[in-house]
Amino acid sequence: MKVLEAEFVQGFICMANDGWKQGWHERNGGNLSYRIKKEEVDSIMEDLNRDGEWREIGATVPSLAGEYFMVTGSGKFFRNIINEPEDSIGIIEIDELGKNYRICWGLMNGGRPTSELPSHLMNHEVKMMASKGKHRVIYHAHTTNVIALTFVLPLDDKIFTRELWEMATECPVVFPDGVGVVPWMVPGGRDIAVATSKLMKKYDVAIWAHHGMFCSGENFDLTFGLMHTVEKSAEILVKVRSMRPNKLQSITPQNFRDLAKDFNVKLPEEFLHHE
Ligand code: 2HA
Ligand code: ZN
Repeated sequence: MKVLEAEFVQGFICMANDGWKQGWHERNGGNLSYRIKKEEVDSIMEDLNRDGEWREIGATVPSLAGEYFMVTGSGKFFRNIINEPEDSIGIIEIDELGKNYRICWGLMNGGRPTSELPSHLMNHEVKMMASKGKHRVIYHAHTTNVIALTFVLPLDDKIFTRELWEMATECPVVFPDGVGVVPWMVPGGRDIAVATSKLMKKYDVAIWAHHGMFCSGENFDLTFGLMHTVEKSAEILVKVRSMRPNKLQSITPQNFRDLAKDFNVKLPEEFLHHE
């Protein structure tokens, strides 16, 4: 089968375009990667080039040795993915050491994988292990309202989690583990990748102060839905704070405990205590 005919490729392109339509991907902002299933790799093998040049990842991810990923390209615009997929996105293979990758499809015209490849692959490694292989999607977006909040809320996991949970009743059900916050760091390198993947052991969401968000999930729907839910919650908080400096009423710690019981989720008490 041709790569562009595969269902997972259509899902990848659709998700990227949905993110563009949300306004989360100005210019070349944001990036997306998907760990391709074995049977999906087999189905497109005839369309893959297996003699590309090996290049350094910039991080070591031994658990991902031999895995294939679909990734967005460095400097490519999400806006163009739907019309020029072979230029904007690509498939890479990881070598047996987890130190190098080679391009097997796409990224024509000398393209390279996303500048955040170290963060994507380190997050994939952590989430693959934590989810026993279920998580396959890592998504980075420049979500406007979450970014705005990183200028006015303390950069603290507990405070961000509780504030976001309070803004919509379904939030704690969608991200019961909470969200982590990475202080401002230089993007694109190993240091921010290490800091982010450390948080991803605990959370499915990591906020990068003054930059954006990373989300992890099992498939395109769940990962996009997670990003969308957190960003919508942030939008409500921005509106609430714009209307008045403090809330007149909100969801209480006991309300959260009642919700957790009926919806069968565990909400760590550590997030229920701050005022
Ligand atoms: O431009 O979003 O973090 C791509 C990015 C880098
Ligand atoms: Zn970014």
